[in-house]
Amino acid sequence: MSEQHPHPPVSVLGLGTMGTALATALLGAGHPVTVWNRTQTKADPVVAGGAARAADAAEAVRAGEIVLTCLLDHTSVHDVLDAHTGALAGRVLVNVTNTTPEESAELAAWAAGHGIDFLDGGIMAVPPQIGTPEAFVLYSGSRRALDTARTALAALGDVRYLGTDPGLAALQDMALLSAMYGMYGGILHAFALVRTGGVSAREFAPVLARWLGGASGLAVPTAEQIDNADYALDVTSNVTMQAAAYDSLCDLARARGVDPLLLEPFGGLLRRRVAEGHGHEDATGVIDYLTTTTSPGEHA
Ligand code: FVH
Repeated sequence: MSEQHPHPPVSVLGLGTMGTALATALLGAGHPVTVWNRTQTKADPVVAGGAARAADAAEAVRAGEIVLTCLLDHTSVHDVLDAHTGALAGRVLVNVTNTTPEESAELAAWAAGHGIDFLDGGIMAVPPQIGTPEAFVLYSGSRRALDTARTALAALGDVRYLGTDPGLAALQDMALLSAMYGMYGGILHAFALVRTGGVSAREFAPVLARWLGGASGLAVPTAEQIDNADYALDVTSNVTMQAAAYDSLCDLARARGVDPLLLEPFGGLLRRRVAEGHGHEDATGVIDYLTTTTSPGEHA
């Protein structure tokens, strides 16, 4: 491989909505970018923006010191790369396709077996945020791959390296997405509820966003209670009170013809905490009904 260039050439394989945003950001940062997509016409906008079009995946791999894959899923990554291990050997492969930690570990072992320097990534942004201060990307895997690719990766969003275990980025990515979808379910329920009172979504959105911004701060004291294994630590809203209030939320929804199916499971767990003698604690203890894993690193 050549001496490190301040703007090493990057190849982007996969030009869906996200891959297109990544290639565009890399071009904007001054990197020579070569692109390939299964459906070739999707490359047209980035080629018009200055990227080189590869005739096939093999040509794209050969053009990049850093090869960035942004495909649909784990299977599609192997579909695209398996025939090109010879060309990939000695290069840095960064896979930002959404995968499970186990899939990332499999890909890391596959890469190691073929002499490919592998870094796994989890993009915590939507395509329009790429290249803006709002975007951050989690990475794990080869430290050397990170060092080689860091400048290019910085063009996509804040680089957050989690360590050499290749599955770490995927694990935290999926945890963050799980939290987001839980919140999104709550958002849709809230809109459905206010709609029964004639309040439009547009009217309600600013107060909802303000409320959720504040509520996100719950993560920090909740983490303290979990890591101290003390759900009674600094309680400001005990479970007995929360379970009663929560029942009211579900009762109101039913009375208004809104199905509380997204809310009900959590209410059941709050009532169970009270019934089992934890009414004085915070709601954090519900975590014990979700998993038998109690220590970091323990995988049930
Ligand atoms: N878009 C988002 O909001 C999220 C943000 C966080 C990260 N995700 C993950 O990024 C991966 C790509 O997402 P995307 O939004 O670009 O997805 P699509 O626009 O649907 O593009 C999918 C690309 O994958 C290609 N592809 C699929 N299967 C194959 C295959 N077997 N062989 C070769 N290429 C394949 C597809 O090609 P084509 O259909 O255009 O020919 C697209 O390039 C994803 O993991 C998200 O979870 C995005």
